[in-house]
Amino acid sequence: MPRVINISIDQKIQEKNDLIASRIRQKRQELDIPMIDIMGSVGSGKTSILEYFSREYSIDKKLLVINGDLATDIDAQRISRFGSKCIQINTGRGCHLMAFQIEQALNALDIAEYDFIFVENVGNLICPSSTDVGADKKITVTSVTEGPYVFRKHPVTFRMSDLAILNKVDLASAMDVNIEEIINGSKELYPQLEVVPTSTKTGVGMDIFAKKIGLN
Ligand SMILES: Nc1nc2c(ncn2[C@@H]2O[C@H](COP(=O)(O)OP(=O)(O)O)[C@@H](O)[C@H]2O)c(=O)[nH]1
Ligand SMILES: [Mg+2]
Repeated sequence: MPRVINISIDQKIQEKNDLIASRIRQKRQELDIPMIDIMGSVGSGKTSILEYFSREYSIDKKLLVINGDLATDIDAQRISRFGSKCIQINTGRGCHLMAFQIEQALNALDIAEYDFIFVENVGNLICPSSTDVGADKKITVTSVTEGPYVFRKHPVTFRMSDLAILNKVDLASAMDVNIEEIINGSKELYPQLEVVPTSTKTGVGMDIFAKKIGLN
């Protein structure tokens, strides 16, 4: 019995979330503002990627970044130095952002002023993939320092991803990791999923990533 009750509460929360996510999507589509949900482990390079994009593209485009983290506004502080508008949401114990939090953040601004919205979701490879925050695409950032098994160990997240980034390729030899093997392994598991190798340190792959999402 308690199990049935739990499932129904969960479904209600999910239904309400999806309704808000659709509202966000509709509003953005009317204004023609793309939004990308960036997921990935703590330390994979999500904030560094958004710093890079802010440095390279915020002269031509006005970028808005919504950062989700359990505590602190470190990520928002880091990215805003490069010219993007950042809003930090602290989730406390929450392991992912929810659509109502994104809607609250967007409602606090005139979003028509922005050309592109990024969400940096809470850092982990499990929870964020199952929740719609009203974005056009979900992108997972992983890195060579996480070792060669990440794609195999997180099937739900990679199945839900529209694109995967393999970051920190500058560290591949130091980590004794073969990039080609990782990408081929991912292709076997998720034939539809494209993996873009990047480094925020050398800039490798960052223009390809930007092109894939329509940022440049
Ligand atoms: N060598 C190397 N380090 C990176 C790269 N991208 C990020 N880092 C470093 O990885 C650490 C975690 O990055 P951060 O962007 O905070 O990860 P997040 O937790 O996913 O937002 C920082 O020390 C970054 O300087 C990269 O491409 N190469
Ligand atoms: Mg971060």
